[in-house]
Amino acid sequence: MNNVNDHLRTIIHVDIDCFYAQVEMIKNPSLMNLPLGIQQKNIVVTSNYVARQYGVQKCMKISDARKICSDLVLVNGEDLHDYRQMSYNVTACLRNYSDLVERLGLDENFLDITHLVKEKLHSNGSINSFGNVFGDTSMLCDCGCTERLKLGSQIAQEIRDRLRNELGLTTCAGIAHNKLIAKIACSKNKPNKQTIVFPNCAYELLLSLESVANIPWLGHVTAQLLAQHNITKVEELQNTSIDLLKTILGCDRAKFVRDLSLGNDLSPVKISGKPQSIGIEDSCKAISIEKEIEEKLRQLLNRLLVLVAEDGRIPKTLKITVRKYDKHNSHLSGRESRQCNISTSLFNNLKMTEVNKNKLISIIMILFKKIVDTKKTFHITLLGLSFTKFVEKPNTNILKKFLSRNIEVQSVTDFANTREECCTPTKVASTSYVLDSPEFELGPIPKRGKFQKLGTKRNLTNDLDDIEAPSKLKRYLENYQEKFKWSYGKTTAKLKIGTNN
Ligand code: TTP
Ligand code: MG
Repeated sequence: MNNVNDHLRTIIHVDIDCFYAQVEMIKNPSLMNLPLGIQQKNIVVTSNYVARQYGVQKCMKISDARKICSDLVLVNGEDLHDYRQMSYNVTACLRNYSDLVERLGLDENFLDITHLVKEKLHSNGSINSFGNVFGDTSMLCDCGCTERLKLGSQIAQEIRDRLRNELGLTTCAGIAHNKLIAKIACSKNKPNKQTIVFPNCAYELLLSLESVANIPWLGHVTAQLLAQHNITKVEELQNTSIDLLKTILGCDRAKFVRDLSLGNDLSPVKISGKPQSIGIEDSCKAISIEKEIEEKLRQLLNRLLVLVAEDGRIPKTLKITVRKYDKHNSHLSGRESRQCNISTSLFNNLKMTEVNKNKLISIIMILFKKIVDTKKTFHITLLGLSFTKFVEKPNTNILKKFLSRNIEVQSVTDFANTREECCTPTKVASTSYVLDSPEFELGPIPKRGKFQKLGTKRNLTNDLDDIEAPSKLKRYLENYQEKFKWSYGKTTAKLKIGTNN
């Protein structure tokens, strides 16, 4: 556990306090001192800390929350636009301290500040730590990690002050030598606090968790498998022989889980790029009429197009997910997905036309009918749509300026204006958290399903994939991109910064 080579990094984990609730309180400061719950469907997805004093917890039913807090103010949190925007602003702010910033969901970020600490260490005399210190610190390591982490805690404080001053947000932070320990440390003192954990206290930190299910990244299924073998406490997991773990979990997973249980984590902070997939889904009471399905999918598509417009890239693949309910065989009520390529020319107009929306809907309905035989009785309890495989969107304003001046283009404002033209946000039926969450957006591109393996995909793709005829604009871009590669490349980079991705 105490290999000093593993102590070399300084990692900060930042978690925004009661995130959605804070965004709503910033938008409407009169909510600040009231018990506030953020509602999605019949659930309080989060609550501010005033409401938490009454016992209102995340994921509580609205009816239960009202019982324990009759004054609870509820704000609908089904439109994620403002939360997403604030989330990107936070990440952009953190990038002032390190290039190595990894987003985890909308309200968590890891920063690797090893380099910054190294730079600052020389110019510092004695170093004091900031915030809480976890565990028994009577025997600290003398490899240099103690000073580095103390300095890291000063930087964490500076970052949190900046987030408070610039964005109005309170946050928690964990400071440690790896991501796992930093993440657990962050949850130790809340809200608006930070906690430092020195490597020698990592083991103790893991033991402080209530159960193995609380170990980050261990996963629900693994926790269940371990529970079947009466391994529920972290201590029990630490004491289980690796051979038994291999029998329960398989070789690779066993090693991974063992490392987690000991607080070992060498995984790097990965720079977060744009999501590989943008999707939303909605669970519903059983729908059995094709027209209603189409209507529901149209609502989802409208909402999804807003998200895609915000993202600024053009998708190349469309996927539909469906959950069928079979009352005779409830075990068959799983999800099924189909996907196909779509023509990027559908999106070349910055404003998505009704015609193109209708085209997309007809593609979606073809995919739907690949999963559901609409001539027979069906009951659909969940519908989801997602786009994957993106290309960057050409920007006419940038291009015009670029062509006329032949200079590097300052395009951020232009881009923002164009974005507003793209789509008017439409309120639609709420989307469930799991897939509407950034985890889903960041998730891997789905593998081919069994039907696709049987050849369906090929035919379908051929049927649906409009001819990829490059528009005039695209041709201009391709020519000029080639000719002024450096300049255009820089513009693209600027756009990314402009959208905070
Ligand atoms: P969390 O970080 O779990 O919670 P939080 O930031 O609201 O509160 P804390 O102070 O304990 O960190 O989740 C981040 C946001 O994600 C949260 O504000 C609302 C949203 N969310 C959902 O939409 N559904 C859920 O089931 C949960 C748990 C969170
Ligand atoms: Mg949070």
